Amino acid sequence: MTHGKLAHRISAVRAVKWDIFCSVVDNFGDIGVTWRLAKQLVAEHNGVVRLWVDDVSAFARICPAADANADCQVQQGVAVHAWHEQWLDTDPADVVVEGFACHLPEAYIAAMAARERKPLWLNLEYLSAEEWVAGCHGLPSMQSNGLQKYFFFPGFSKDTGGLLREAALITERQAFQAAPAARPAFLRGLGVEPVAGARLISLFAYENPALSSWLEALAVNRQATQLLVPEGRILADVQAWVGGEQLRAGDCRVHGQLQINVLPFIEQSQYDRLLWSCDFNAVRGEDSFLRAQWAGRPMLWHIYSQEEGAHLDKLEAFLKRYIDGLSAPASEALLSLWRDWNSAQSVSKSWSLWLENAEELTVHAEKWCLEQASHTDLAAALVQFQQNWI
Ligand code: TRH
Repeated sequence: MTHGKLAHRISAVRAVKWDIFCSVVDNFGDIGVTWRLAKQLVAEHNGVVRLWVDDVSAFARICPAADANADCQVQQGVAVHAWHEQWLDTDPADVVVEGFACHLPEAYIAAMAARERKPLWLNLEYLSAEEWVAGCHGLPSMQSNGLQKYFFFPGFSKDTGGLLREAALITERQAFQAAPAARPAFLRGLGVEPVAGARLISLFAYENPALSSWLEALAVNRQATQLLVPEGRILADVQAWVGGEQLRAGDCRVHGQLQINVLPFIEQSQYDRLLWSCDFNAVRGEDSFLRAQWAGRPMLWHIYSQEEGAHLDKLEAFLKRYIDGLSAPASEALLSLWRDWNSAQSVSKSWSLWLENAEELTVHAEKWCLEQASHTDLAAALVQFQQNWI
C-alpha cells in the first residue's frame, strides 16, 4: 500500500470530529433534532461531537439531566456548549453541521477557511416531503471565501438524506408494544393510572381552535378516551374547554367519556415511550411528528405554520405520500381530519369518519413506519456523505 493510501485509510478510521450548531428559533424542534443527531453520531458512529446551542435552557427542558447555566457539559457523550454571541476562537471540526440555516460565527467560518484540510460544511435543512427536496439534496453552494457548503435534506424517499432513526429504535419500540405490562408500568411511572378499556391518546400541538370540537366528540363517544396532555402551548385551549381553571401537571379532569391527564414535559426518550404507549398521537412541528411515525401508531399532525401558507404545501406533500395504499374511505377520513385540524375547522365530522376507518388506519401506520425504516437513516447517510466526500 502506498504511503498516501495508508494515510487515507488511517484518517478514515480515526474518529471524525463534528460541530453541530443549533440556534433555537422557538419551541423545541431545532434543539430536539440536533440533539438526537449529536447523540446518534456518538453512540453509533464513534463521532466526537460538540453541539453548540444558543439557548441551553431549551436543551435542559428535553434533557433534564443538563445544567441550563453550564457553558460546557458532557451529556450522553456529547459536549454541549453554550453558543454565545461573543465567539471565542475554536478549532473547527472535520464536519460542520449548521442546523436549519443558522448563521455560523464569522470567526468560525474564517477558521474553517484557514484550515489546511478544509472541513465538510453542511446545512441540515428542515424536513419536508415535497418532491423538489430530492433534486436539491446534496447540492453544493460555493461560498465567497472559497469554501463549499452542501445542502443536506432529510426526506421520505431514498434519494434524500433520510430520517433520523436510531439503529435499535424499531426493535425496542416493537418489544415495548408487545409486552402487556410495559404500557401500564410506564404510565404509572408518570403518575397516571390507566383507564381500563379506554382509547389512549397523547396531545402535543400548537394553540388550535379546533380542539374544543375534538374534545366534545371524545366526551360523547361510545368508547372512553384517556387523553394525555404534556404541559405546553395547547394546554390553554384544554383549560378553556374544561371551564377556565388553571391546569397543571398531575391534574385530572373527567367530562363524560373523556378523562384528561395533564403530564409534565418529559425527557425526550420518555416522550418516545409515551408515543409508543398511545393508540393515537397528536403531534406537531418536526421531531415529534417523526417520532410518532416511528411509534407505528396512527397520528394527527399539527404542522408548524409558515408565512403565506407555505406549510400547507408541505402538509399536502406528506399526505400524498402517506395515503398511498389506503382504501378510498380511509384516505378520505385521514385527509379530512388532518386538513380540518390544520385549518382550525371543527373536527367533529372528520373524527367520526376517522373512527369508522380506525382499524385500517392503525394497520397502515405500522406499514408506513416499516417502509420508512427500510431506508438509510439520516445519521448514517451523513456519515456516508462525509466518507464519499473525503
Ligand atoms: O417544539 P416544536 O413545535 O418545534 C418546532 C418545529 O421543529 C418546527 O419545524 C420548527 O420550525 C420550530 O420548532 C422552530 O415541535 P417538535 O419539532 O415536535 O419538537 C418538540 C421536541 O420536544 C421533540 O424533540 C420532542 C420533545 N418533547 C420532549 O422531549 N418532551 C415532551 O414532553 C414533549 C411533549 C416533547
